[in-house]
Amino acid sequence: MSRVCKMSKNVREVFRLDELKDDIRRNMVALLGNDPRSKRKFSYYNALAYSVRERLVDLWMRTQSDYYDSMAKRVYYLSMEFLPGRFLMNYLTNMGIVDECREIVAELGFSLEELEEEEWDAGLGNGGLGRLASCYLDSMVSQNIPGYGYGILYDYGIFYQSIVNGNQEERCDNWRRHGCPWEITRLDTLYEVKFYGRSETYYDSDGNVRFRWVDTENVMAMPCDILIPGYGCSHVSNMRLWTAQSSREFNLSDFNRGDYIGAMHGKVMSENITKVLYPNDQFLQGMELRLKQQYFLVSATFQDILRRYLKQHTSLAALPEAVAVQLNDTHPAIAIPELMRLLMDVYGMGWDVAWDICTRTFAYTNHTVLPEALETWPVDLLGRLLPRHMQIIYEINRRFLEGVAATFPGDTERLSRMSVIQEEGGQRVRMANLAIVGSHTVNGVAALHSNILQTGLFRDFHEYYPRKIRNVTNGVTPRRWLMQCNPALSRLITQSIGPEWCCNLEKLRELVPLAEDSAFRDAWARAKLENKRLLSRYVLRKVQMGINPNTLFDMQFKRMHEYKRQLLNVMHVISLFNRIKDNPSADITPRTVLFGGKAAPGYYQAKLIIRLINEVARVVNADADVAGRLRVAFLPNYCISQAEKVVPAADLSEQISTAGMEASGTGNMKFALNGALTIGTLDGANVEIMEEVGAENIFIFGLKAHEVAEKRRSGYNPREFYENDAELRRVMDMIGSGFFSPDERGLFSPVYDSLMHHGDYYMLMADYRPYMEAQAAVDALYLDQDQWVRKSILNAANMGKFSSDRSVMEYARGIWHVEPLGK
Ligand code: Z15
Repeated sequence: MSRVCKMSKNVREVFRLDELKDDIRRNMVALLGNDPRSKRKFSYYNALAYSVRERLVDLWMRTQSDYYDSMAKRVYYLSMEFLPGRFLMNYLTNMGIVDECREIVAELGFSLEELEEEEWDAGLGNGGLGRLASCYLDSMVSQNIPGYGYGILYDYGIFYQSIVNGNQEERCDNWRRHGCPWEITRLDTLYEVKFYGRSETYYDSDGNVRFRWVDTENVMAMPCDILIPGYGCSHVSNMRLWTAQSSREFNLSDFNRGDYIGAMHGKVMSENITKVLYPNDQFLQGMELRLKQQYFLVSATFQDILRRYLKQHTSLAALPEAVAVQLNDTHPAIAIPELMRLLMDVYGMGWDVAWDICTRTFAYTNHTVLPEALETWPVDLLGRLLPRHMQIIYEINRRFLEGVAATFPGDTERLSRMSVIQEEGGQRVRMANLAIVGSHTVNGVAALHSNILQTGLFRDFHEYYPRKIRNVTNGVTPRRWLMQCNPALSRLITQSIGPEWCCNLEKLRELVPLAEDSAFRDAWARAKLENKRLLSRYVLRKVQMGINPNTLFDMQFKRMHEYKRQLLNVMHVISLFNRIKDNPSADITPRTVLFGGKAAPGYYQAKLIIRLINEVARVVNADADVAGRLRVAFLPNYCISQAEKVVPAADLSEQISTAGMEASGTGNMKFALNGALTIGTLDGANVEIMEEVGAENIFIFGLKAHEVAEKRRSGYNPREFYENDAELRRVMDMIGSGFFSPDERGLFSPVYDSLMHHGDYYMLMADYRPYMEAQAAVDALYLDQDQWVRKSILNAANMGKFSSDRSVMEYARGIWHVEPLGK
């Protein structure tokens, strides 16, 4: 341990930086088979990456043997998604060798930035849930909590988005086409994963009835590790991603019969399991292949967990003292019946002992209350793919409902609400109910969201298990989301308050008094302007549009979803356009409104809103009266590496979801941490951001969560707002009548209709006027740059709570019951 800690003292020696240049040249030849005199950026990026990685392997092995020797309890973070983005700068940042590396790379004739741009993002996730998992891995290893990420190595990550004639087009993201220098493939480790077949009863030698799963189709899982360096390289962990390989005996009989192609077909099909990430964010499609992916992750992971555990233990009875498993949403919840199956059918335990071990091992994080995102699987599908698990689920449910019935005699409605099996509309397994019953702790991801779980979605469970449902507010890692993405601001902060903030974000509070120092405010404003200039260059390159860094940069970057209300933002833009047209000489605050985000390929309404943004942009940006006052752009292919350019350059962060719908949000934290002011509803973690930064330093507007709920109950009438607000009426009529789509007048009717005729479920009409007023307050404040910068500083200064280091420590102490090693 102490040996490892000392490593960070002298990075030059520890990481043999004097040899780095030679190593890069050596790797050019030995690993890449390239001539070192070649000037190909991609080759040099790879050679650098391998040279950096090899410096960590040794530390990684030492960290792992520390964990082994101390018999520390391990945390397994199971997630169908990780969204790490690029690795190079993260490795260099956490190793503390960015500046040294920049020099060495310069001597080779490159800038570090140009090599950085050669890397493809690892886009193995859709959005917030996957990115949260990656932030948590960074925080776990940086704080010396023995943890691992377990997930799937998709051949194709989240699709590449391009915009063609204003519409989203999807292209496949073949991110490893040219190899990935970060992955360490374990060709010699293979686990067998079973599917289909049937559950068979037999009698063991003591005459007890037992079960075995037979006649299965098998696929092999091969692990691929990606190292996760802790900050200061205190420790190095890894995420282990599984890839599907056909099993060797796959359809041996077909081979023997001479049906070579038939046998190969089965082989290819089995390897499809890890081919592609499902691109739906918060929407269940219910495809068999997706359920296969989930079980594939779970089965391979548990074989690995038990193998590691049994190296140091003789009995599985102490599993919960040595292993904590966190389920990132219900996606890996099939782990609960899987562990039951392993303990009973493979290791011979009885139900009660197995169930006790199970429920002391698992904890479940809920990330949404949207009904369309809650996973339910048809019993016939689950029972065909995983027949033994289906049996176990029925038995879990039978015993569970027996307990509920004893506590609430005669309350059959409650029983049917709480049942793991949904009966109406064909039997389905409710994965959230299964996850709650099978876990010792369930958590929401922001205070408001956890409250909604307790009093709304999971109310019955909260009454039955009064301490099970709790809150852990999300966080983001300050390493990637300030230090790495915003060098200008990081430098200023470190100069002013020292470097400790990046491991103790609460230290940022020391910036509060500096908000009153005009020289500091100037320096703060200069850093922001520098970032805005960099982004302007990027925008010019990407969409051939010049934007003015001296205008207010108003940003909404997130997945496209109706509940996130990008449309409300567009309605504000159209209103500004109208005001300028009505009064071309009016004195208005010049704005650049930027959007980015992917729509699920099958989500018609979200795609139509992308089109609307682009058509509004076309009209606005071409108008001579508007020039210099309002610009609008949609940046294609929002991803982690783009976020790292966008977030530091924002003045205004749009967090405007319908109250009660955004579980937490984490973009809200990243933007505020980088000095953006937030305009937002009292939703998700916005509530806590307001508490931290002070109501006077944030623009809060609109209905509150309980008001949204009341309005839904009492009958909400969107037309009332249309009739009573002329400015709103004009906006709606322009959208509905084809003002922005002259060649196709009805193009945006579905947008108009959803608000005017289909009930405006997300209540944009009700929040329009309050939003306009909040935006007017934004405009006014921006004209007073001194005040604006003061508030910008106070926002960043008060973001300490939203470090993922704090979140992870809450999980560690309150849920996993692990302590940082060596403390
Ligand atoms: C996802 O990204 C989130 C929730 C989900 O249920 C799924 Cl399937 C994907 C997001 C929430 O929408 C967001 O509010 C939250 O900050 C994030 O998870 C991380 O908890």
